[in-house]
Parts: sequence; structure tokens; C-alpha cells
Amino acid sequence: MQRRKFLKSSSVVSAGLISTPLIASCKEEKSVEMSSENDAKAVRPIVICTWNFQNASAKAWEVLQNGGSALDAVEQGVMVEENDENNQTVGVGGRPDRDGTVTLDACIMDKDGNCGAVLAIQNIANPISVARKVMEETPHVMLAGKGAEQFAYEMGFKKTNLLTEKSKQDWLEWKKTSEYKPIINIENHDTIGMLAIDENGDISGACTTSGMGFKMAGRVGDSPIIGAGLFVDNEVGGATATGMGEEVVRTVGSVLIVELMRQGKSPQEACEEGVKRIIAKNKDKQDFQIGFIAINKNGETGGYCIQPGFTYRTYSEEGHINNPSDSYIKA
Ligand code: SD4
Repeated sequence: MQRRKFLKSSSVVSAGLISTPLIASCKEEKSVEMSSENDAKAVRPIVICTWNFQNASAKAWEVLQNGGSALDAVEQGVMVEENDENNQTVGVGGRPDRDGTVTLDACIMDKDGNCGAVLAIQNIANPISVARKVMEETPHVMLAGKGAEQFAYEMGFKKTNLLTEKSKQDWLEWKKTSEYKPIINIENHDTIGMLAIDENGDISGACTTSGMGFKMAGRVGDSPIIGAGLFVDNEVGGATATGMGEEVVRTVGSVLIVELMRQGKSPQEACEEGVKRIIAKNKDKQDFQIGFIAINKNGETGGYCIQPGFTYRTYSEEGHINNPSDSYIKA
């Protein structure tokens, strides 16, 4: 059964997954301000992604330039990193869990609030495309583990060995001490979250990762959790996260940032507030990294992080820019 038909006929709607605003009165205000079709069309296409992913953002921009949808742009954009063996935190080449198994997490969300996710999927190079299939071809939002992998094969995805020699060697080295200690910014942080606005002014987002390196078997972070690692509301904007997923989940970071924008904050202000909420919950421990990026319906962008070192890319008519993010803790 197609997802949309199923939703129409279903009386059960998960509160966490619908895009109903948390603050209705603000939504009404913003809808008037931002969402008339003419206003939306006046907004120019733009891509924003976590970190300095030049090839991924260029691919997404190419899709938009050819008149493609924001949904196609973010999917094809993040696939560039999933396919890059040298990126050890996404897709093929991702670092394994502590048992030596690579498991991938991804989610995608479109302009209509439709979303799909796969959690801890193995042997599939492009989890973002499986997430899109979950969104478009099933009555569900998330598939995990073996079920997700089985579904991928049914959809025609090929079984792929995700563990490269480099990641295997890193894992063998790690096993000598077996100390789980994510290193800030570099070792474990390179997840790609991407948001785009297309020529119709519509927003979509995608997020994909192999998660924290040497995690416990079965561990899932924020990246495939709608609202935590990614959230899009086409009337307001979108947000996505990179970094220590457990902390992003605790504040449901991306939906928080979108709701802050709905209340009138700029993407930059909303990202800063998102980070500050996390800091407030971790007064004694701030040695981890989280970076948020956001875009609003007018095409304005922002980014903020805890530790210095995070950057994010934007690609628009203004150029292809690597933006160093301001941080809560200063260098
Ligand atoms: C996770 N948020 O699994 C991911 C990791 C990450 O950059 O973003 N790394 O917790």
C-alpha cells in the first residue's frame, strides 16, 4: 500500500512524526508571512550541508540547476559521501561497531512532511535511497536492521561489503585498548546532513552516517531519527545535526531548531539556542562536539557548534562557500 493512502486511512498518527506546529499561533503568523506560492518562488535555490563536503554540495546544486526537486538534490548529494570510501563516517568505508560490523543510519524528509529512515542497516551502500523507498513505498517511517536490509534487496539494492581495509585496520588498532572515546571533530564526526531549497521554494533534507566509530552493536544515534538528526517543515525551514548523537536526541535538536525559527528566530539564532540547550543539560561535561545547521523558508542559513572546528558548506547563486561555524567554546 502506498504510504499516503495508508496515512489517509489510518487513525493512528505518531505525535513525534507529524509536522503539526508546537505553537499554533506562531504558525499562523509565519504562514501568512512566508508561505504564499509567489513568495516561495521568489526564493532562490540553495544547498547547505554539514562539514566541508564540496563534491556532495556540488552534486546537489547540479540537480537543482537542472530543475530537479530539493528531494532529489539532497538524496543525490549525500550519496556522494556514502559512495566515498575515504569518508570513514558515512556509507562504504564507514568505521565499524566494536564487533567489526559496519551499520548505517539514514533518514530523509520532504516538503510535505513525508519521511523515511533506516536504522543499523548492513551491507547496503546507499542507506539514504533505502530511506527514501521506505518513505515512498511502505506504510512505515522507519525500518531497522535485518528488516531494512531485506526490504532493500526487495527494492533491488545490491549487497555490498562496507568494511574497507582501512576501516578494518583502524578497528583492529582500536581493539588493542577498546576504549570508546570519540575524538572531537575529526575521528568520529563527518556525518553529512543536507538541506536544500529548489526552484519552487520547496525544502527537503537528508542525513546519513555510519554513526560513532566502535559503538556498541545495535547502537543508533540521532542521524536517522526524524526530529533529532533532521527535521523539515516546508512552511518554516529545516535543520540537521552532526556530532554526538545521544545529546542531539536528548533535546530532539532539529525539530527544536525548526520550532525556534517558527517563533521568529533566524537560522543562526535558532542553531545557537539549540546548542545552548544541550550545554545546559551538560554543565559538567562539554568535551564532545555537536554542530547544527539550519535554513529558513527565505533561504537564510545558519550554523553553530560546541567546539571550534566545525564548518558547513552552502551552494547558491552567491557561490560555493565553506563557512567556518562560530562555536560555544572558543578556540
Ligand atoms: C551519531 N550523529 O551517530 C552521529 C555521528 C556524527 O559526525 O554526526 N558524526 O551520533
